[in-house]
Amino acid sequence: KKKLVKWEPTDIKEEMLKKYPPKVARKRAKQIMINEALENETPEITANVRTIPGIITMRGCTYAGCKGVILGPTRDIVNITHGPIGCGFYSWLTRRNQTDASGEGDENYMPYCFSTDMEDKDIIFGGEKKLAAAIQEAYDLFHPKAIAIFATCPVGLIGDDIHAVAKQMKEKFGDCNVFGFSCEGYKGVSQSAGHHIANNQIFKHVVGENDEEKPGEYRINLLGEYNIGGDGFEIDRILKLCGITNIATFSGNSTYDQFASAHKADLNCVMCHRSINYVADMLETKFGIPWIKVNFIGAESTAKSLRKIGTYFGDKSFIEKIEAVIAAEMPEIEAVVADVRTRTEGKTAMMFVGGSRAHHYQDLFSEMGMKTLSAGYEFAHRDDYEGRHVIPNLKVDADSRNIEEITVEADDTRYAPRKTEAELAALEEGGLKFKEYEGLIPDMDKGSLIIDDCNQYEAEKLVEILKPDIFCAGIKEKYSIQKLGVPMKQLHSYDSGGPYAGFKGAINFYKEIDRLTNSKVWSYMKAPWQESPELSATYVWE
Ligand code: CFM
Ligand code: HCA
Repeated sequence: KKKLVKWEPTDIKEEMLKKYPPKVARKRAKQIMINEALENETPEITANVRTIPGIITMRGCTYAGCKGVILGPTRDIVNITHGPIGCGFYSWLTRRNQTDASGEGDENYMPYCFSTDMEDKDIIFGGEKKLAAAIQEAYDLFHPKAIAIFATCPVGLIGDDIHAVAKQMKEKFGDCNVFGFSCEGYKGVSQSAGHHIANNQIFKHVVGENDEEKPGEYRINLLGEYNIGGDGFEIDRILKLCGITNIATFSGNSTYDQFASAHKADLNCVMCHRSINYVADMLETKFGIPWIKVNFIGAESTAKSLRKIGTYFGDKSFIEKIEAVIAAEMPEIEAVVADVRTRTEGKTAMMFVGGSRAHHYQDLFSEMGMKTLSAGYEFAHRDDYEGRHVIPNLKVDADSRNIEEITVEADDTRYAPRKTEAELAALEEGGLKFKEYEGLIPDMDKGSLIIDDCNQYEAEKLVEILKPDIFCAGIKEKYSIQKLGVPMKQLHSYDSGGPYAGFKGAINFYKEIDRLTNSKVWSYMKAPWQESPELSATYVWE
């Protein structure tokens, strides 16, 4: 009913690139992929490269990935932004990660925004003294267990040594762990570099600090779950029903002690591979804890992930308990799906989000009978697209906790095109180790468009051509898409909704998407130029 012209994927790609200068078009062409165009091999996509200046990217910065994403959802660590006030302000509770700390004596600094509020004079004369004073002030006010310091762009540019200040203050206090993160916004091409910096420092300064045994028969850590809209609460509810003890969540609603005790778990379950795979590898190398990939987005995926945990431990009664939990939760899911599918079946979606959700959420949509026409990550790496984790050669020094990545030669041979068993075996013989899991490219339909670091222009072009029934991305995209008359769902903050993880979350999501895609309001949305196309603006030089 909507598509009057049948667009071939190659034509869409061409149309998207047409406006660019030739050099830009050549670069973007490598990040826009028509899935399975190469038949049996996983085609290659360029990812984790610098955004071309001038393009309005959907990405954020390295500071955002470190301070906002990884450390942001920790309750009892005072997180001080060393930088101009804007950096602290814009990362102040905007991610909607929730916390349940309400008990007496239960520390929770998440509602606060701590910043050194650097000004011109600090940039000129240096900000170390101001930083030391801020750390002292936080200590005097709260006496927290730990204080973390985050460097913003100017800090690296003027050379303030946040690590020296942290060390000095830690020694001065004696009862408070103070550590810093060199996560200047420009450090990497996106948030992704910030994840790596955060993971390394948390591992170096906190993990393994508390050696007390933790109770529980089946003890896991949940890595890469940030409790957006309460997702972590729903997952914890399900884990508890199954008799699984969650020692530490990295890092939704987490505490310092959870990180410090993470080495006491028996298994690591990785939810968002992109942001936390480093901690998983380090825990495996140093403490011998293996990791598996899980996904609690989607009812089927939740059941599958629970079964994976069951299989790992292997106890018959445990597996039976997990099956009983799944059996008890599914009827409600099935009833809601049966209802919403009558209205959502055959509808289409697009999603451009971070480094894992553009993949995970496709499961929820397919449970509703909806097809993903186009998707992509803002900052994922090739392994997330291809579903192959390259296990790094890590040398973790048992005493000093220094983590060193021994770079493997012929770095670029590690990734796709998807290799044959024999080729993989040859690479493994050469010292490379792989772990396969579900990936966005192999899971998406042939002919679908996979776009890395999609931008404002391309997003609008895609919507114009393919007219999806729903578009999912972040706050920067929300209003430009809605103005095109297409409902837009934020998959970062969930707008004001959620949880969407686990069983109860799936039900929330089905209902929300049903409401959005079947609302008549969007058909009344017309931009001024659609209402009166004859009115064109002319610039007159006088
Ligand atoms: Fe992982 Fe995330 Fe994501 Fe991410 Fe993010 Fe986020 Fe995201 Mo926004 S850790 S990669 S850096 S799942 S903040 S909770 S929603 S972009 S897809
Ligand atoms: C970040 C955080 C973010 C931003 C979301 C958005 C989040 O990357 O700094 O653009 O709407 O989830 O809050 O990804």
